[in-house]
Amino acid sequence: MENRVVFHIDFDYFFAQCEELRNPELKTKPVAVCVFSDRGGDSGAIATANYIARKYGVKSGMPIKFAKKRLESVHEAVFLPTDFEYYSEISQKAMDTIKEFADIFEYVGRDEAYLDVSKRTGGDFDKAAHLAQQLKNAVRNSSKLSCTAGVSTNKLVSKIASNFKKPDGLTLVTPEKIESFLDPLPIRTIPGIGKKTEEVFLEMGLETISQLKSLDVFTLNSQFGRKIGTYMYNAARGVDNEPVSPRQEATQYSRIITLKQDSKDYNFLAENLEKLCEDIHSSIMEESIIFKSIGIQFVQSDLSNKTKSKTLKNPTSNLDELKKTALQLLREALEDQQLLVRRLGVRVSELSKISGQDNITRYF
Ligand code: TTP
Ligand code: CA
Repeated sequence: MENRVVFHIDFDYFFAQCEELRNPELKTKPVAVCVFSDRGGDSGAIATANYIARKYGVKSGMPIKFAKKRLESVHEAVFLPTDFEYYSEISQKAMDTIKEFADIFEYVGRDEAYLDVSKRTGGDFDKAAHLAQQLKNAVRNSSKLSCTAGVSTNKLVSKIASNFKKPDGLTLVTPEKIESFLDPLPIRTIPGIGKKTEEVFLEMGLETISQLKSLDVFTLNSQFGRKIGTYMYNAARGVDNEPVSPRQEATQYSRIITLKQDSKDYNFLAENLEKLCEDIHSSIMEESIIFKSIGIQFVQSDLSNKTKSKTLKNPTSNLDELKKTALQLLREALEDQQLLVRRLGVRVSELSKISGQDNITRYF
């Protein structure tokens, strides 16, 4: 079989770059985009920062207070709240451009996608590198965004490659270069391996991917379980057979059930609604998604629909908050309820991806 050719595309310092787009004056200043929490003041965390702010040590996930300390002496530093709707708009436009370059397009998140381009490049990596450069230019033309591309034979190596040189990078790792590319990298660069796993390896005296290869698959399996162990064993060797699977952006998650009996009893409906919330919550956790809008739906005994929804102040992934809001909507919806409810549904929308919290289970 010919080589597969896979791109991983990642938009540079995404939220902060979007802010620079609509306010070019920001380009020369340190910019941090903040997720303020409900507690008010400076409580909350940094979503991302432009590369100027990163020079001062400002990073995603850092408390806003720490970031302000780091930038204390820089009077022109700018701290902005998130505007997810705006970032999604920019993302959609750029993704529309990117799709045109793919045989198969897989949406991963607002600032990330995989493309299978095996067919149109015929497995030729010179062509692939050229195509990736064209893609970057096209994104810049259509959306003014800079992005980084990793080009290799599978999703895993392409993702590591796109992380290798940022921003505005293009890293090509041909099949014969995979081993020499991966060997010197820290084990942590394998997607899904976080701080804790890294520490386990450091204690074993293993720092680089090349050193990780000294462990056989049985040792890894007994330490981490068969799935994760095998994943690590293959990842260290640049092996990943996961296909690029066609996927578009999910705009909402919803669940609906037909009730055991038609009802307008709050307790009965509440019990079912809580189960639906738990169900939906477990899928969004798997996908590392947070949501800002919650809705409930009744299909009534005459098959007509009734919906109620609420937009939260801040996006969340919290199950209690989901349940609390859904139950409140249920109470409101039942206030003037005449008909019995036959089917009951819940949905969450205005989604965002919590990135940077790569959950290893996502990589199987
Ligand atoms: P990343 O791709 O991890 O980071 P980035 O695009 O800001 O920077 P770069 O790729 O140049 O290193 O995340 C994409 C967006 O997701 C980011 O702009 C903001 C958001 N995000 C959070 O809200 N919280 C986080 O902890 C992380 C890591 C990202
Ligand atoms: Ca990014």
